[in-house]
Amino acid sequence: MATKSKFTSDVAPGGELHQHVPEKGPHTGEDHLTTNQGIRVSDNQNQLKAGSRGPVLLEDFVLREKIFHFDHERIPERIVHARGTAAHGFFEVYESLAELTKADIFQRPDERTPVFVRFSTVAGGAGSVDTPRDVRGFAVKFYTQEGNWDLVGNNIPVFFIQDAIKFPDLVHAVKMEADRGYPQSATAHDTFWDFISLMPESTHMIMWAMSDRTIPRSLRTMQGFGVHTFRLVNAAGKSTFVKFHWKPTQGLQSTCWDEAVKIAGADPDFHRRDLFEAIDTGNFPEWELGIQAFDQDFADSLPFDVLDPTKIIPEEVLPVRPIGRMVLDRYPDNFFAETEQVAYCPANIVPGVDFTNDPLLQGRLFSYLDTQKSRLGTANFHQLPVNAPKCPVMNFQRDGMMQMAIPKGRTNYEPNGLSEGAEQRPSDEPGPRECPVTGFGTFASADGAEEQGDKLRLRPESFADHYSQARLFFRSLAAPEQAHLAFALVFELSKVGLEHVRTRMLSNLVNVDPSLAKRVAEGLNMAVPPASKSVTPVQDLKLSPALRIIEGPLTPDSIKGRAIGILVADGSDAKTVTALTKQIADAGARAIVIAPRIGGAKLSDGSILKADGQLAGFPSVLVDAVAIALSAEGTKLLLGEAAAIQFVMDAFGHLKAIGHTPAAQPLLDKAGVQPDEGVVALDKTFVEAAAKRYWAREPKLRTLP
Ligand code: HDE
Repeated sequence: MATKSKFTSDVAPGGELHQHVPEKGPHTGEDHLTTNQGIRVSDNQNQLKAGSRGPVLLEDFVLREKIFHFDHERIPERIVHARGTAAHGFFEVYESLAELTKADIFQRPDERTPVFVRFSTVAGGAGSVDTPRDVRGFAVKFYTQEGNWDLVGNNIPVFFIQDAIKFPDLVHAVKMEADRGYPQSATAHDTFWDFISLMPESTHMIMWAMSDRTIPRSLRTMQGFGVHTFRLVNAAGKSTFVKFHWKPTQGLQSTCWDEAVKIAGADPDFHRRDLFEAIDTGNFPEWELGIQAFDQDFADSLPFDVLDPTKIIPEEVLPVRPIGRMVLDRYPDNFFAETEQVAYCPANIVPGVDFTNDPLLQGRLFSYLDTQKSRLGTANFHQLPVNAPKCPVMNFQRDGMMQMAIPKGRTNYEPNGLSEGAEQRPSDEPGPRECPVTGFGTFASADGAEEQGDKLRLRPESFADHYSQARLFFRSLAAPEQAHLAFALVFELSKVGLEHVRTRMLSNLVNVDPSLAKRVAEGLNMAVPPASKSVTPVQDLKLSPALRIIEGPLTPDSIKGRAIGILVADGSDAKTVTALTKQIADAGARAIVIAPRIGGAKLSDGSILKADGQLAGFPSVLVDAVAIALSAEGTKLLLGEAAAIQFVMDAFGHLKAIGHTPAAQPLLDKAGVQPDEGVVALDKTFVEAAAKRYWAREPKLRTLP
């Protein structure tokens, strides 16, 4: 809270001397500005000097404490997933899952468990932009009554590598190159593709990474996945394998590549702003949690290993059972204290959930706890409010840097039995005790997995098929998505300066789908090389339309939750604008008024409509569809305005719906807009048209491989 100082600084006539100008009396409120030791501060504007133009005095503890604290305000950013944003919310289960798990969080449908969810990009630093082509982290901390459970997932259900030992190599290859320190937050460079082209196991993930999944429109419109196979364990000790899925109730939506690039310039904070504003306006982001639950027999029936994190189980093979929902309804009070200091760890699980031998998961179980020590600086980071469980924490761990707890008594060890002695004080009561019944018990049976054997550095044969699911993914996509994927590969490989790396990549793509390799090779103007060696024959698996963003089960059919831009200028018809704003609001979307000047435009009825965005600073990439509500007068004005022409041109180029008044036609003509079903009048049809992107328009506008 801003507090008022007793003194204000002022500039003397002549502008040279800063003088103390005492206020009339003491600060009368209770909110005194103090040092960290609680000493009231008399002057927060001027440091202590020997004479007004003299040297600063070392004894100025107010100055030194303030600067000292400031000097240490940053902590190391995360080595991966540095850029992120987060929100609070709750999870509730639809019905008891007691038959599958004893986890307390899954027992009672009428209860809400608090959650803290952090979304992130992977490769860029904390100050990078929100919309690079990148995988998004989707980390959920459930504060359950039996302790914290962290489901630390991504928006893609598979991963690049099968063994944790390759993770440092992968991350080194994707992040900025070691000598030059760039590119920031981009896979389109030599070292990434060099590594990937030598790692055929990454091919399936590369298909997802090059798809529209990695350029999401909003964090609210992406799926989340636990990635690994986990276990649920019920009260009888029975284990069931499980894969976790988060499905956004606002549907799946992505951007066009050109749009994502332009958003990065127009609003580097696009995703975090969107999350903040959605929560702020009561449009709470929501996901349904679903599981694919299966037993060992089912696992054995699959043509791959369920411990292999580069594989999915298609929903058509095993449907996702919805089990609950998560709503994000509160933005953090403080970015640093919560979003930056939150420490997720896949090893945080609760009784009723357990790990499998997935070798990537096993490596992660070590990494996260370890990284927190270097990031948060102390083994007591679990005591920070955002990390602290919301159930009692009792043990004999003591001391350490930044210890916040003040445990009482002499017993800081166990077993202990002081209370049986004669000389007893209340604080000497024995401390907490273990419980073999309610305590976390690791699922004991190997359950088909090989948990005995020679010590080997060996990957199982069942992990050897690197291409069949990559093919499954590519072939399952809708045609526009396939074109985008090929386009992304051409774009990325065109940024690779080394021809042999491109050729190696093309060889891998031949195994995925020869037609894809051909399209990419043509886009690069290179020859298609022979296929790289595949250890196992590539299989044609049954396609999975559930993987589509476009024409898929999660494709949205309304504008609910979206932003619609209304371009107005002086003379815009008041009735049209009012009716439009109402229709948009009625459909659950947000109308954003954009005008040449932020103070607004004078409408036909003489009223002033204030703008939410200034045209030059609010390009159409920031909204989902546009309404060009201009009068003849306004159109004439904007025909000479590059930002207005670009506004319309981009909306058309990004395949968005354009509604317009007849008077705005000259602006559309100048922007090169050609009539199609996405270009409509500003009547009731607009809101319906705005729900879609017009993919059929795309081949007319850009060369797609
Ligand atoms: Fe992570 N990962 N990761 N990761 N990861 C981290 O932990 C790591 C992997 C994921 O919002 C780090 O606290 C290894 C898969 C998310 O704070 C670090 C391996 C998946 C976040 C780490 C993986 C993820 C992280 C860096 C290979 C999806 C951000 C800072 C074995 C299932 C969490 C930190 C947040 C963060 C290690 C692979 C998701 C270094 C060693 C697979 C969402 O510990």
